[in-house]
Amino acid sequence: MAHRRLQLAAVLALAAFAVAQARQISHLPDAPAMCPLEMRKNTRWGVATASYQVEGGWNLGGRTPSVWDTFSHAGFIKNNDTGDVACDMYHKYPQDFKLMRELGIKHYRFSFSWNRILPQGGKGTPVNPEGIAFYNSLINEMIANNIRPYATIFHWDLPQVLQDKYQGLIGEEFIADFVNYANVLFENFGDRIRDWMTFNEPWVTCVLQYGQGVFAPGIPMGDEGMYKCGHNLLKAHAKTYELYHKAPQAKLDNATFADAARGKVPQAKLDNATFADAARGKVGIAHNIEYLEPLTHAAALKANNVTCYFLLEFLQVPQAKLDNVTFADAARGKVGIALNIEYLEPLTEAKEDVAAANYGLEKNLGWFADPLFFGDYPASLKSCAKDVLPSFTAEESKLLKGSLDFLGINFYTGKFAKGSTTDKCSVETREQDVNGKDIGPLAESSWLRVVPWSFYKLLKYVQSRYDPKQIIITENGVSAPKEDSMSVQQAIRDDFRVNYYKGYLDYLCKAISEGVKVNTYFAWSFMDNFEWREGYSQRFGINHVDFDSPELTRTTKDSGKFLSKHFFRVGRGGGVGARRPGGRQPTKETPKAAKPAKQQ
Ligand code: GBH
Repeated sequence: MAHRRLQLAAVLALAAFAVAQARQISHLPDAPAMCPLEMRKNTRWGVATASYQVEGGWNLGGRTPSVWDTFSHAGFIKNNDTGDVACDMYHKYPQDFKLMRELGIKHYRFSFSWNRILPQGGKGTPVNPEGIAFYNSLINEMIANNIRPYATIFHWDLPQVLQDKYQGLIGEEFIADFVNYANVLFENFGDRIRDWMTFNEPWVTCVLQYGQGVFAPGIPMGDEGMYKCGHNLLKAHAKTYELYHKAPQAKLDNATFADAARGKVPQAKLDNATFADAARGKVGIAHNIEYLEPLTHAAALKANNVTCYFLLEFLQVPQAKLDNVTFADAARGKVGIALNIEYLEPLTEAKEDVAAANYGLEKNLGWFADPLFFGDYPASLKSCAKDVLPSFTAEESKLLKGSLDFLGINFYTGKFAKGSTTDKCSVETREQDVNGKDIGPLAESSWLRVVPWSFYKLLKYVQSRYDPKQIIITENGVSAPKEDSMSVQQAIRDDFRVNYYKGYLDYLCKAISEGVKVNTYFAWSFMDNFEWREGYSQRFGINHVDFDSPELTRTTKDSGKFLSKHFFRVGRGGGVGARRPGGRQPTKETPKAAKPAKQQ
């Protein structure tokens, strides 16, 4: 009897808990109509950030200043804000990954701070062991939480020393220094990171950082500087792609099985090497699991089941020459880039408006995408930019063409385009139609209006012009109006952002259903952060950060709950843990909190 009563009490308590849970999220809208459960399940949904915007620790662990430290310390940011502390993710990443896990997030895009890795920036200068250690811990913690890392190599924070030395991206030396930096990242983290983006938003770097000089380093270089920057950036990208796909991993020759097992070297994954090779101490530790376990090698070797698995692999995998193994082979990894673009809709059906919208897309997106897909700048850009646009040699063009495994798109908004009957190079953008009606509600950011259908149109445009094998939406998000002046309790009821995501994701799903090859999507951003020139005044987070509290407290907004419920929890896993066909199951169990919520 007593037993029965206990059971009943337990059932009642559970029911009360369920009701409380339901009440908590009952005001959240249903999943977008055009996103059927099956599609949400088959797609990867994650969140994004960038080093300078979230890390802080600006002078810790051997880090030197980047151009953004210099720029913010010189007072160019709203409210005199700086990224000195930012969200202090430098210290708080364990709790942030825990929160991600609670929300069911299994994919995380972040960026490396170049100046934390290479304080002197350039080729031949020392790698900072503290910087490597920091990112090792960060990545391992991510993986331990079942979160797959996606790394941006450069998200605008150039080491100040390289700006001083040769004007950063304006100098030809930038190319070799960037490739060297990328190589350091591949060598140190390439065993656990399979998805790389060389540059975030080359357009912003070259137009705002160098052309107009409104972003750090803040020295306007005009159109000539802007196109020079783009040219160097593209060449650096192509050489990095080549390095990743063609260069053998020299480092593996020096790593012994013993070193690896003691956890002294990064884990090298060689698809073609056998354990026989490894055990003879000739090569680095080799294994065939698709993804690194959240274990050091030392720990892995202690675990019997893992050892057995390794031995099985050892018997099955053929011997192969190690000289031919590339970073890409070893990790089965990919290199792409993240391009930003605002969609342009012709203001009217007039020929010149249609041409202007088209030219605008070629000038802003095609400037970078055309060389990567086709090996050269768009003809329209060549004719409009004339002598300030450098040209590629045949060899460079060959290297550029096809130099990406996926195309990353950062998408926020769309505008109308108006052309001119006399000047084919003129593109005037507008936020109102011919009747004066707004294209969509204005966000907190002056450049950002909510235009869900523009996402669909842009994606269709990209698929038809470039036919990419894979598209990743590397960023999508919004700053909610006046959020910064609200209390935490007000700010987390962010209907504006919920509606933004609901609308944009609806149109993303429509595009996917029509064959646009998006398989991965990142919301910008995981949390409120340093919004460049706007400092902390514009919030893009799906988690609120209380910048006034000493703990920089994170609180999930309704938008975070909405995405968690319909996307993060439901979507495809990160591939953290072995996923060999017919092989063993991942050893790390998905925690209860991260299980898919029941669908309505
Ligand atoms: C992204 O850029 C960035 O990658 C990310 O770091 C940032 O936090 C996020 O957006 C939100 O802004 O100053 O009027 O000339 C988005 C694309 C392109 C939007 C440049 C702002 C500046 C317009 N950005 N644009 S203006």
